[in-house]
Amino acid sequence: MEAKYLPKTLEKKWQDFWEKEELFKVQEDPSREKFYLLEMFPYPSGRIHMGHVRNYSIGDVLARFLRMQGYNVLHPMGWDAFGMPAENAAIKAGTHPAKWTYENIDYMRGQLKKLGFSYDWSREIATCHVDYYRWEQLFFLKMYEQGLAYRRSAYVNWCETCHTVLANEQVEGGACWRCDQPVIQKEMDQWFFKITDYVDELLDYTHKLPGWPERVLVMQQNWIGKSYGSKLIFPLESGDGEITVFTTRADTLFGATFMSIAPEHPLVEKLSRGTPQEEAVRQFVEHAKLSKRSDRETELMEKEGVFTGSCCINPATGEKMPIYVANFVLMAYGTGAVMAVPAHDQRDFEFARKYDLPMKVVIKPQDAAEPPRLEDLTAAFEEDGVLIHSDRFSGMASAQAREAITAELAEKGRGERTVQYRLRDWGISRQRYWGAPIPIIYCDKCGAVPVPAEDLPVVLPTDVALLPNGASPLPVHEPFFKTTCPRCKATARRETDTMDTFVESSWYFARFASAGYEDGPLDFDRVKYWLPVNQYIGGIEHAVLHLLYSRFFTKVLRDMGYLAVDEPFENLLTQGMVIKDGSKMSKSKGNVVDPDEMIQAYGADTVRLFCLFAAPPEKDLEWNDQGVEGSFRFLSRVWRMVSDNEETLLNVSAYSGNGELPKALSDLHRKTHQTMKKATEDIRDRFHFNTAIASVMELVNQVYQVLESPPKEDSLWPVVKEAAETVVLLISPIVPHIAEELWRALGHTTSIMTAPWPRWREESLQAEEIVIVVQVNGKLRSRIMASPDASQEELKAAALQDGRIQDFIAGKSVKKVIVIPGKLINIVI
Ligand code: ANZ
Ligand code: ZN
Repeated sequence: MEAKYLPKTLEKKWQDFWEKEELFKVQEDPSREKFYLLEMFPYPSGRIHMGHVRNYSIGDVLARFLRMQGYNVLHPMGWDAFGMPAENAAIKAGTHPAKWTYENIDYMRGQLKKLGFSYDWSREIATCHVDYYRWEQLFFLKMYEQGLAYRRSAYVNWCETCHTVLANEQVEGGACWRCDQPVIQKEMDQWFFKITDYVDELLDYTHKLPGWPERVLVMQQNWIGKSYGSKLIFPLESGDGEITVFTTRADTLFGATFMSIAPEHPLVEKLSRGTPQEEAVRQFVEHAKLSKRSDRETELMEKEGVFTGSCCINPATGEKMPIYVANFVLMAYGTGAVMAVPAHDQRDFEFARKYDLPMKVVIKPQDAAEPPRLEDLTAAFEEDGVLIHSDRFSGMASAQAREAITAELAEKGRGERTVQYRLRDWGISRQRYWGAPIPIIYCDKCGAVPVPAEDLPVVLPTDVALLPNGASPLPVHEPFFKTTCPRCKATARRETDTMDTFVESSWYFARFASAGYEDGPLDFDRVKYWLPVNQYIGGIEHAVLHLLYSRFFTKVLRDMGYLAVDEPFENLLTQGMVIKDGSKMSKSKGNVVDPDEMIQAYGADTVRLFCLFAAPPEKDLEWNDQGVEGSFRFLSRVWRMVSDNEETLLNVSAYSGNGELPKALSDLHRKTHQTMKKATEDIRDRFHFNTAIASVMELVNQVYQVLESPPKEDSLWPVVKEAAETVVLLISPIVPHIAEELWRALGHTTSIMTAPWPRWREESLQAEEIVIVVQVNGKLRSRIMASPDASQEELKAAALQDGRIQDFIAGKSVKKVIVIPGKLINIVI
């Protein structure tokens, strides 16, 4: 072998070898325990970035480690290939989204191969390929049949520049996440998936996923946002109608002094019509509808409103309550109307102060004798407490009063206990070109008609010219939209919206398990063997939507009979960011380190090693050039450990644990086994690759130490070989190319990937025990056995527990214990 570590040629050599031998390819094998390891698949943006390298390096270590542990490991990779950047890039560069996407995929696949990731490429998926999205169209039809896909008009966040609907999280500070232009509200017909049908199960299972990070579960729980409360009905003063509110605080009913309703509330017009407020209301509503929904949800927004000109009646007190239109009331939550209790709700408090509306304190703190005086109030008292000024409910505790007050109104048909969720149905319509067409046809006579399953797929046409303004070309591309009604055969029009790309990523993990299957979306038995994903790895930015949608889809597909699991991902690891100079690597910050350049300079193994050594996976990783250098130096050192002694090592067998050893060698042997244990446990139990690597570094140091002044013993080289082989095996999942090369140099003829993971021997972990003398007041009283490395504390404890010593010190107080490690303990009484 070369005396010097030269990664370039050797990495390519082993990548070609692995590919030729199909070492990453797997098949279902019921006789073996499976492990499905998955990293979130990338969007083919053009190039792999360091965030990907990190994510996929973590996954690859586990895949390789688990294979060596004997698991049948499924480790696939693919492309989340639909989406807007392709269109924008295509418009800018005058190319086609398909061409752009497939070229990017080719390039990025090459990058991933250069990093030596052990993917079963025979299962590769590109979601923009009709062989993938055709099945999604089939799911849509089935969901439509079951009422799980439906169409309704809805307000959407609309970006005029990008010509598209935006999800809430694509609206950042009221502006479009891509082009930074203000987002407006627009009413449109949209397709929805009825995720709310599964809301209880989705919530329940957040308590049954012990392998997920707690913070992700909490984020999902908050997103689902289950609230227990009441619906209460307030009659209008006019006697002509009523307003229903949703409240979690029915106990504060006696303090409700006015009413706030959403600008979109259906009663707004009726309440203001013919009153002096009519024009003011019209203007306010106009303005509020334009302002962004995301802003309206934040606490920071200035609370504004306008009197409608009408009142309703508080059903508990009989008092008149003016009805306001208020910008902070959302039509999409509860009933779009809020009974305002300014003394006990901060928003209402601010609103009442601003518009000079009455307040009434009706809750006092549990332990307060007197309620606060109105004049002294500087903020609402929002906690539960005891009711006051609430008629016969006064003196009751809040929790009890919520039930009692609701029950009383219920008797008059004016109230009921109810549950409310923050989670809304999933709007999947996108007015974009580069997505999966929604398989629906609109006929003037028959309305919305689903495309018959046998007519699938609805192929996204590729012979379209993109429009320079970024709008979808589908609505003006006649060969696509012009069709005939499947029912009456009249001329009809296709749906030209495409599906949210989150639909594709909601089931790709299942498709990986039945790659190539053509008779349906999923091959039941194969999917049953592989699912659930045992370990999923990806960014925290997907904590809510992608993971929630995937969970929802899994349940839907289960209920359709395609799957046999309730949840898709058993364990979830969310890795931290890659940062440089204190901020996340990004083009706009100009602090991007290009993986290609790093591979070119140091080799893939060094890049992988650095990514895993610099931080544990869940923490942020600070990029650092010296750290990369250091990783390269370590690999060079490992290389020389073998290459400097190539002949000798090749011609001995590794020490098997039998036969006496001199101290230096028994220390090395012990260190070898301790390192096996430490590295295995760090990788397996904690994914702490950094500490695993650190322990291997120590072992390498110890080998060098022994070789500096080698004992003249026959056992020298066998023990060194045992250590060297252990080093190579333990680092092989992390730096597979160099490991493969060194493994061969050590005399092995098959791939290190097929070698079993090293197993430590318990009896090799402990040093042989030595005798320690125990004295009491300077007189020899006993002897104990202890490890030569035992600490002072351990020795002291062992001495005090010794049976004979206990007899001597029984009933006396121990004044002092003097420990001379390796020799003697003296107890002074
Ligand atoms: C009266 C009240 C008195 C309230 C009080 C709170 C405190 P969660 O817990 O998030 O479900 N609310 C109801 N619908 C709303 C809407 N569409 N837009 C804005 N706010 C709305 O919150 C429920 C509470 O949020 C409800 O309880 C209601 O205010 C408000 F001392 O009713 B509460
Ligand atoms: Zn028709």
